[in-house]
Amino acid sequence: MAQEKRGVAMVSGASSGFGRRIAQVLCRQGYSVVALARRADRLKLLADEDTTGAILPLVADVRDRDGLALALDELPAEFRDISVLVNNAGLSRGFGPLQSGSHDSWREMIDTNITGLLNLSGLVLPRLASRGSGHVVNIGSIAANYPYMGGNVYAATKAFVHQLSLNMRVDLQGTGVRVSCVAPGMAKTEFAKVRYGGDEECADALYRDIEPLTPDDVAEAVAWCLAQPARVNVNMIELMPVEQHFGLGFAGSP
Ligand code: NDP
Ligand code: 8X3
Repeated sequence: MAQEKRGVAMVSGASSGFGRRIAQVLCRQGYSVVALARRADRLKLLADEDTTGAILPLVADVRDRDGLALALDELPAEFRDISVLVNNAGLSRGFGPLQSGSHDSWREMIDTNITGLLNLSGLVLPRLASRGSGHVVNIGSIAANYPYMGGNVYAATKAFVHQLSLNMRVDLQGTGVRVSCVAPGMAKTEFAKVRYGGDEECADALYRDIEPLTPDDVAEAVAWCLAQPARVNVNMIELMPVEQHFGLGFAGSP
């Protein structure tokens, strides 16, 4: 039976982890997916794995507003009518206390997790509002809700994402556009490796005593938000590994 066509979804941070899996799950459900990230080789692999041509790699940096605007203007006609935006691109740098933190790391997190998300939303939201329907899913974090040692700036950027999700929803009232926030806890992706500056051993050690969430768990939560009847707005989903307690995140070095 032919797959029902569901429209175009744009997924940021689609070159690894949650974003990659979200792109695959949405594609499987009949969406055409614009897969956005900086690493062209990773995006090409993702697109090549799908034989239907429904995944379009879009090499862009969410921090570069002009570059994003150009890339969106140049989307092929069949990927232009975006109805779903998944703001997933994000990162964390460092794990020490604020008093010994690095300004460059703070800036990178703020530029990516806050300004980057605003850059992409600012360009896509008018398209959603003018078409009279659509859905934005922002990826937050339990770090925004439960402080842990060393979470500081990363956690605060995610608190911004949670609050902005609520305010997006208010501002989009009457447009038919829904807004959800999915806030995962510890999940095994490239996130920890990035946070520990590329140290894979450190990153792996983090999950030694805990069974972390998988990209699939998060992708299914995103897909569930989208699949609800049009009258339902899922405001927030929070999910954690069973073994993760409220003070345990990427606390300190393993
Ligand atoms: P990954 O490191 O595996 O993926 C992060 C993605 O973001 C990559 O595709 C990366 O692509 C992309 N990205 C980073 N910076 C930019 C940028 N400037 N422009 C475009 N894309 C960018 O981590 P996760 O999948 O775990 O992280 C996805 C989201 O989930 C993040 O927002 C993270 O904060 C959040 N999160 C993660 C949790 C976890 O425990 N893993 C838990 C809760 C939330 P590229 O480098 O190719 O640009
Ligand atoms: C990152 C996951 O639980 O370590 O958002 O904060 S956690």
